[in-house]
Amino acid sequence: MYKLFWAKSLGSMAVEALFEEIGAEYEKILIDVENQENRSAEFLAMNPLGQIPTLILPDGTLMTESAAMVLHICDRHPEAKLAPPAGSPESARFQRWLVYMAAALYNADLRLYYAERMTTDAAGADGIAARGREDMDRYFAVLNDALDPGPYLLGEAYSAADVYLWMLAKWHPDQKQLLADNPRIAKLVGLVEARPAVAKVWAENRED
Ligand SMILES: N[C@@H](CCC(=O)N[C@@H](CS)C(=O)NCC(=O)O)C(=O)O
Repeated sequence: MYKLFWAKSLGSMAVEALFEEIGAEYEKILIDVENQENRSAEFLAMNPLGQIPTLILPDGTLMTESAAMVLHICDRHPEAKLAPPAGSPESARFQRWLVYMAAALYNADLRLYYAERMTTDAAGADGIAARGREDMDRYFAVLNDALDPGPYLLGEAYSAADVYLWMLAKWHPDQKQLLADNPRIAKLVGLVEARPAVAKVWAENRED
């Protein structure tokens, strides 16, 4: 069985949604991030950066990095068809956008929400957060353009990359603005969230 270390609304959401889509057996271990349980010696021994998600595979292999988890889960469950066949042009597109989201967009989120960690100069934190917020909008606009013809990143075929995009969209601080500025992302978010597997995970993660 998979063991997923999670916390509400954090990077574990995409992994959890994939497990639900696949019908995989997994155990969820809630980490109290507010009380810094992710900074305990025990947790840091698993994930030296103290980050959520952290995943233990059924054979005991430990994984960090949400995008790597997505790729691995898709590889292990080809029957779920959540990623295109390896080596295909669709796979190149899938990998391109998944890595883009993890490298560019996730990073912009971290700059916005954890600005004080990104500088040794506390006075500069506001500027880092502001640039993170600006970059977030710029990076979402690129994804909105990429969703042509849509409705998914791979056109008609739903994939794990859409789940990842959905998660990142949920982290945007101004949902109204994001969806108004990016109508193709708005459509995708609606479609992904209407899926029972994702709706279940969202109900367990949403803070409001
Ligand atoms: N590159 C990592 C980033 C993970 C990450 O930064 N997670 C955040 C939540 S979304 C976290 O663990 N925050 C708690 C903390 O850093 O204290 C990944 O994709 O898994």
